Amino acid sequence: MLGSLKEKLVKTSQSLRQKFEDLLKSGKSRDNILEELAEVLILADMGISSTDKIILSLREKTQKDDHFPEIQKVLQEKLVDILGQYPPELSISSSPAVIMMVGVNGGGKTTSLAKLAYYFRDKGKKVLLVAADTFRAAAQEQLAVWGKRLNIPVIRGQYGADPAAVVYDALQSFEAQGYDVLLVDTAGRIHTNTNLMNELEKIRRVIAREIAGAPHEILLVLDSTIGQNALAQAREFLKFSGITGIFLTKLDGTAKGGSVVSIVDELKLPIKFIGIGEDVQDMLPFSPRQFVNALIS
Ligand SMILES: Nc1nc2c(ncn2[C@@H]2O[C@H](COP(=O)(O)OP(=O)(O)OP(=O)(O)O)[C@@H](O)[C@H]2O)c(=O)[nH]1
Ligand SMILES: [Mg+2]
Repeated sequence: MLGSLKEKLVKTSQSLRQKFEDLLKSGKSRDNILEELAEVLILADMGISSTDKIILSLREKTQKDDHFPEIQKVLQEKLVDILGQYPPELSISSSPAVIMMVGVNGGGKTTSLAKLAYYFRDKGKKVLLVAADTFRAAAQEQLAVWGKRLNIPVIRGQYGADPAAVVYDALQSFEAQGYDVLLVDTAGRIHTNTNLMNELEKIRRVIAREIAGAPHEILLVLDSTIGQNALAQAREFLKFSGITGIFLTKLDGTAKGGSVVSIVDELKLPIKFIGIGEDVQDMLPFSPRQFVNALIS
């Protein structure tokens, strides 16, 4: 697993590894190393404020005559600490469970939902999908195709129908037929659109009214290839209440994988899953240590 994650993260890790080797060979003193390291972390998209925090901590936890290997070890631990600040485990201990996916258009909501469907089915759960994206006609079709491929039923609404009403219908089947996990796909639109936020809020209310304690997870789907811009998008979505974690997509296609650090640190939310390809199997529950090892060990 670590081997394959390493391969998937190669675009980010390659440049880091090269710079680390240079620093190792350079034989530079700690203070010079820290100065250069700050640039390296910012280039990997860890963000200025998180990078400052990391460098400050490295200065406190290392000695003036330490060399790169000692510093790298402390850096690894610091990254694991930051990424593990908020528990990445799903807050789903029992069935039935409802998970909602939200995020801007094209971020990877529908694909990630299909990956979760595969993941839960693989664990022996009875899964139901609902296409609460009635904004785009093709969106319903896209989810239906995944449903067919995975042999998992999909509840669909009419194009232009009230998404909350579609979700309501899905909840009736979900409860009547003893499903374990309901995965709710929602529309992606410009994230500053208040209609979308109201629509999501309404869907959430309908779910909460039907099933006590639901939705158990509202995952904000963020595209890692846009790096620091993902933070700006995320902040808009945080105005919508109840987000429990991040599903970070497309880490296979970016050299900006360091954005994981600023996302967790600045949004104060755990990354719960990562997407590392377009197939249903290209997903991993997020493990801070495994991720840091794949990136820089
Ligand atoms: N390489 C790669 N591509 C991904 C990943 N996740 C999603 N994609 C691709 O990103 C594109 C958009 O994915 P969708 O799932 O349709 O995104 P969405 O958020 O549902 O989009 P809207 O419904 O239009 O808002 C598709 O081409 C996916 O195959 C990933 O982890 N890695
Ligand atoms: Mg979609």
